[in-house]
Amino acid sequence: MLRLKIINKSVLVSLLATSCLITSSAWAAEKSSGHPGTPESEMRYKGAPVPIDPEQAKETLSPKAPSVTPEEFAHAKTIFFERCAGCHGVLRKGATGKPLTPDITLPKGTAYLKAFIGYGSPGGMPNFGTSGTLSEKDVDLMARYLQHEPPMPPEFGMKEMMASWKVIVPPKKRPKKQMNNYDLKNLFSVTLRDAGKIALIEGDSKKIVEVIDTGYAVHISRMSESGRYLFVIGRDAKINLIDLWMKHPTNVASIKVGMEARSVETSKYKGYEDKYAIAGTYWPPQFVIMDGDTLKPKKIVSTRGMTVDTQEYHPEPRVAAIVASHQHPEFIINVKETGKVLIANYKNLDNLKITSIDAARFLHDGGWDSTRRYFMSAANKSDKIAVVDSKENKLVKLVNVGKIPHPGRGANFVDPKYGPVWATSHLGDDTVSLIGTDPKKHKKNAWKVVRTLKGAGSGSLFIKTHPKSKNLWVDVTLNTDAANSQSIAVFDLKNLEKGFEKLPIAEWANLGEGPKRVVQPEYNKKGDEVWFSVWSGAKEESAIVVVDDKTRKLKTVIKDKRLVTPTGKFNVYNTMHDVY
Ligand code: DHE
Repeated sequence: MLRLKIINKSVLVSLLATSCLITSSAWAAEKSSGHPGTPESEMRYKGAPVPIDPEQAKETLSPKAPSVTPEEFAHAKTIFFERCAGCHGVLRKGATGKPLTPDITLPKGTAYLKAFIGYGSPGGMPNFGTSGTLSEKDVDLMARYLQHEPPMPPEFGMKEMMASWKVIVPPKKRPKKQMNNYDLKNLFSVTLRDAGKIALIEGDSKKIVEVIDTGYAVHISRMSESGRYLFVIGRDAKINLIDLWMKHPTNVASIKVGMEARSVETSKYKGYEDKYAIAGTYWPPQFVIMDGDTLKPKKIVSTRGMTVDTQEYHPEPRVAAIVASHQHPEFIINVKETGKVLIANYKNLDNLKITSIDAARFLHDGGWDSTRRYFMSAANKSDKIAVVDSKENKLVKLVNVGKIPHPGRGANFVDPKYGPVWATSHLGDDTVSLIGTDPKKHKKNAWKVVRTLKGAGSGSLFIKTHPKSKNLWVDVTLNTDAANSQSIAVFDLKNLEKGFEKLPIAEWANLGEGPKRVVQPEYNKKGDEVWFSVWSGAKEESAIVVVDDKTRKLKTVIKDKRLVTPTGKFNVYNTMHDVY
C-alpha cells in the first residue's frame, strides 16, 4: 500500500507553522524577501512546504551535471520539497516561480545558481543564503542539485486510492434521520489547521460540540446539497466524510486521493444531490470523481497538458478551486498552471464529456455570482478574473483587476449606482475590485470593473458579505503591518464612497503573545453575525471573534484550548447554498 509518509509530522507541523506564521515582531518589521515588491508574507504564503515524502521521489542523477553524492541528493530533495516546490512546482516546470529544469539550469552553471539562491532575485526569488535560511554548504548543494533531472514523486492511481479507502460506517448502518439536536443549518465546520482536526461549533450557543480527526492541515470544508454530509480535505490529500445526522457527527468514510491537495466539492445539480464528490490534487496533477456517500473512487482524470498561452506541455498543472454547477450535471475545475477551466459532465462517467475553456494563468480561487450562473475565478498572476458562463459553458470575459486577485469565493451585493456586482480583494495591492454581473438589466456594466475601493492594505485573502447584510468585510491577513493584519476593514454597501472602518478584531480577542492574524470572515445562517478567526501560532492561544453585523460591535469571543490555529470556517447553510 502506498501511503504518504509525511516528511515527519512534527517537522511538517513546525515548518508549516513557520512558513505561514512568523512572530508578530517579525511581521511588524517585515523582513525583506530579497525581492523588491514581493513582501516576505507573500513569499511565505506561496512557498509553503509540499507534504510529499522526498524518499518516494526517485533519484535521477544526470551525467552532465556537477556531481552530487546519494546522501547529498537525498538532503537536497528534502530542502527542495520544503522550500522550493510550492513556487517552482515539484517537477520544477515553473508555477508562480520560474522553471528550473536542467535545459535551463545546466547552461547557467553552479556559480550563477549559487548567487541566485544565495541573494535572491528581483523576479521573486527569496534570498535563502543571505537571510540565513540555508547554509553556504546547502546553497552550493542546491546549485548543483538543480542541474540534475528533477526526481519524480510516484503517481497515485486507482490502486493506491482503493488501498487507502475506508468505509467506517456503511450507508446502510447510518441513521435514517437526524439523531442529534443540533441546529445543523447553523453549524460551523472550523479548520484547526495545525491540529489535523476540525471543530463543529454550534452557531447559536457558540459551543464546540465535536472535534473530529481529519487529514493534515485541512484546507477547506464543503457541504453536500442536502446538508447531511460534510466533506473535509487535508493538505495531505486525505478526505474525510462526516455524517452530521449521527448522534455524534463523525467520520463515516475516508480516502487519500494523492499526496497534496486543496479542493473538494459535491454534486449539486437537480437529480444528483449528494450523489458524487470530486477532489482535485496538486500532486499528482489530477481530479477524481467519487461516490458521494462512501467516497469510493470512480474516475480519475489527469490535468497534464498544454498551457493556454504559449501552448507548451506542462507536466504538473495543479487543481485549484472546484465548484458544482447548478445549470448542468457538471463540476467546474480550475487548473492552475495551464490556465484552463475544465467542465466535467458527470452524467455518464464512462463517456466523460469535458469542456476545456481557455482562461489565463494561474487560476486559483473563485466563486459564483449571485445568480449562480457565472463562475468568477481569479487568475492570480495574470491579475484577471475569468468569467465562465456555466449555462453556455464558455468564457464570457477576462476582466483586468488589481494585483494578484484573491477572492476566496468573493462577495455578491448590489452597488447603489451600478447594480449587481461580485467583488474581489487582492494580495498584491490595497484595492477591492467590483465587477458588474448583470448582463440583462445592467448590460453596459456587465463584466467590467465598475468601481474600485481603497482598502486597508495589500495582503488580503478573503472578502465576504451576505444577502441580508449592508456590510462588506475585507481581511488583510498578510499585510506587513500588524495593526492591519490583526484588524478587519468594513465598508458600508449603501455608502461605498465613505471608505472603510477598521475594527481591531485581534485586540477584542484579548490573547497573549503570537502573530494573531485575522482571517476569513464567515456569516451565520441568518446573516446577522460575522465570525473571524484570530489565527495565532500552534503553541499560542487563538480565538474566534463573533461580531454583530448590524452594529459592528463585538458579540462574543470563542476561546477554548482545542481551538488550535483556526483558519477557515464554513457555515453549513451558506456553504450548501453558495451564499456569499
Ligand atoms: Fe488556501 C481556499 C490554495 C494558502 C486558507 N486555497 C483555497 C483554494 C485553493 C487554495 C486552491 C480554493 C479551494 C476551493 O474553493 O475549491 N492556499 C492555496 C495555496 O496553494 C496556498 C497559496 C499555499 C499553500 O501552500 O497552501 C494557500 N490558504 C493558504 C493559507 O496560508 C491559509 C490562509 C491557511 C492554510 O490553510 O494554509 C489558506 N484557503 C484557505 C481557506 C480557503 C482556501 C480558509 C477557503 C476559503 C473559502 O471561504 O472558501
